[in-house]
Amino acid sequence: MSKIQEIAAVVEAGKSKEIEALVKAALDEGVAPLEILNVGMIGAMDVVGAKFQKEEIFIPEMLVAARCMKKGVDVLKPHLGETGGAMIGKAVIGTVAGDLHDIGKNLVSMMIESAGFEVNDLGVDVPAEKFVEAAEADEGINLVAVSALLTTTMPAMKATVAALNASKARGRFKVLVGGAPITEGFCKEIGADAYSPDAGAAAQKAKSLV
Ligand code: B1M
Repeated sequence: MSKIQEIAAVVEAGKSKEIEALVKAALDEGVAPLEILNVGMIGAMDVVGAKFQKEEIFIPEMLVAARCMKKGVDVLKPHLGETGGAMIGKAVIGTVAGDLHDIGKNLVSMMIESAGFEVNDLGVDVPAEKFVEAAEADEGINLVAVSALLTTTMPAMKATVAALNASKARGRFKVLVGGAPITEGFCKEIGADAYSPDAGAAAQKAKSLV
């Protein structure tokens, strides 16, 4: 079994005690950090999601897999993204109201930070007004990044973008949206400035927006 396959198996099984050493070993072997993330960890979460859909596993198993992935990402963090660049702005980020998924949002936050933004992470289940408040509270904010992982929370993203578009500070910041059910078409439909399919692309897009 390759290191990547081992990492995927450990994340899938939610074996948090094993993930740290395994990711370190893969890095020592020269496996690319992005391969560990995309193929090993995100790939495993897709398997977890598919099993959940087929009712082969339930919420507790999804939670332990998520916890395990977070521990793995902590080890990977210093190896991902750019470092040492000049600061290019300030961003507010959060997952919309009603949505508790934060792994993708945390990755986007991390990548945006390493692209040169100071990030104010509002967390999960963030009401539209909180995004607006945070965007208006700091004159340096030039990016608001909004994540949603559920088809049922897409309306909350729509409401969040509408509230941001009505903000008196709207001329100062761009709105970036993303998350598994979000598409370029939905982004246009709700009046956000840009959409990104993944964390790496989000950082690139964020830089090009400001
Ligand atoms: Co949930 N969940 N979950 N879940 N969960 C999904 C999303 C699901 C697809 C699983 C499935 O059924 N196949 C499904 C959604 C179906 C749908 O909407 N059509 C689902 C469901 C149904 C639910 C519940 C409703 C289950 C229930 O209670 N019956 C419930 C909802 C709770 C709530 O939010 N109110 C629920 C709960 C949970 C847990 C809490 C147990 C846990 C989350 C723990 C946590 O995040 N701390 C969980 C998990 C782990 C998953 C899966 C398995 C993995 C999600 C994940 O972290 N993926 C997921 C299945 C899957 O994704 N395949 C699933 C890895 C992560 C890196 O990917 O978040 O997609 P992702 O982020 C990507 C991109 O989307 C993008 O960048 C990242 C990659 O670089 N991205 C952005 C994300 N945000 C972005 C923002 C951007 C740009 C890009 O710009 C701003």
